[in-house]
Amino acid sequence: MLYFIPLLLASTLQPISTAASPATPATHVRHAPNMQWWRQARFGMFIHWGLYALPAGVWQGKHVPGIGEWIMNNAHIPRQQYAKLASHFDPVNFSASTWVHIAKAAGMKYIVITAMHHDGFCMFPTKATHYNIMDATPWHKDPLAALDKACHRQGLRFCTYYSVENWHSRYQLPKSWNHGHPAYFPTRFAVGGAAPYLKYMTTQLGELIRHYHPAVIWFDNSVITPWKTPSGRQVSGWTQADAQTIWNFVCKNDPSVIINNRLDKWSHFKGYGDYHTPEQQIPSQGISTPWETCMTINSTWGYVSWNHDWKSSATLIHHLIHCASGGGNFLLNVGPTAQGVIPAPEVIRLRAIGQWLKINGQAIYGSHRSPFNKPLPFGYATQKSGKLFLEVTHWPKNNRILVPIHNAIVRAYLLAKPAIPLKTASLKSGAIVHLPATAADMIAPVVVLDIAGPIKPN
Ligand code: FHN
Repeated sequence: MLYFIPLLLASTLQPISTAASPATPATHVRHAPNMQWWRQARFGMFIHWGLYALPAGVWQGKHVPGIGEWIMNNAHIPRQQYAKLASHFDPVNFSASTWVHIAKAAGMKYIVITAMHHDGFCMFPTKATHYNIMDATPWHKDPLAALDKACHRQGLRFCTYYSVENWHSRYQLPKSWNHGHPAYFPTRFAVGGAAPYLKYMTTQLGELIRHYHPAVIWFDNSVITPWKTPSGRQVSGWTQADAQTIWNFVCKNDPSVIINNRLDKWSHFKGYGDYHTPEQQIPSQGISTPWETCMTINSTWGYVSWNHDWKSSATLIHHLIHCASGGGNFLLNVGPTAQGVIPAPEVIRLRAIGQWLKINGQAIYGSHRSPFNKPLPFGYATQKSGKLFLEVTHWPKNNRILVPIHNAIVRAYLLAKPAIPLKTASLKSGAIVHLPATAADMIAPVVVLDIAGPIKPN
């Protein structure tokens, strides 16, 4: 899919020709002043929740391949037919405090929920359209307000996801109507649709900022493409000027909000926005600017009843460590059901991550990227002043690890057993740390080296 190619390029940050993109506006690059909390947080919950949780990957009795939140596109569901789902959306088991507690117990410090995904259904009350959870469903509640309140109560930051592409809006057209079986992605603006759609966006973004004051606005899919009408009229797609308009609107209405790099597809090439957003993969040695990998626990963002492609808790803990060792955040996704319940396999894994962080969180929260510019055979490293944390994801057979530094080691110990010193020896090639035969936590025990002075990698 064309859209994903830029994302992959973005995550490797290779110099890429920008010949195709217009002159880059100077005001686009910004690192919001309050990114400190975000950099220290390291770990957040992504929540993909919407009408798509009702079909849950099944349409007209058949499994629809692909990610659950794309069912409208993948099953070519006409807009009015898909919109009928709203009258059945009644998440009677939704509990904002439970969801936030699950995130908190997992060690997550912020949540990002889909306020509006590509299907155009608004999970918040809005004056811009009746096609929203308060007006169009029998539930008549505002889950974003409840989650915002629960986050404040439980000490997490509340953030919102907002899709630029909108498969329901009359101002955006599907890629093709396909004789009543529309393919939506990537959409096109209707003739004269760009200006009213920008107005629609600023109305809703203004509501999100005023009503929920999100700490982050997580834009997505700004891939509305240009096209030519049968009479030969050229209709532009989403332009960098459109992105700048929205960027300026958000920054003016809330200068402290953090904005990711997906408002403008060109920004993927140039790193504009407050941080990069590699998806479903972790840049091996991290990225020099702020970044956050987003990832699913199975292989769909929105709930799919038959998707059991679960990653193990150990794999997810290793991914979290890998992100932190590259100086990045890990935004791990849950896809709640139409009844408002986070699936048990996701809760079980999140609880395991929380247990690991309870013992080893000091190595992750507020840590800085590894001082080493190449992978370590035994695992990863993070650091704080005077301390080097070594997350051992591959326990060595000889129970020894060679750490490529030439610092004097004041003390070495396992974070899980700080009172028991580990034996070390200094070699030309670095420091040997002798590990016990086994460790209580064999997923990723953390060795701490108290170091005098700045770390000096070999
Ligand atoms: O198309 C979306 C997808 O549904 C999901 O929301 C991911 C999450 O980052 N973003 C887009 C794909 O890059």
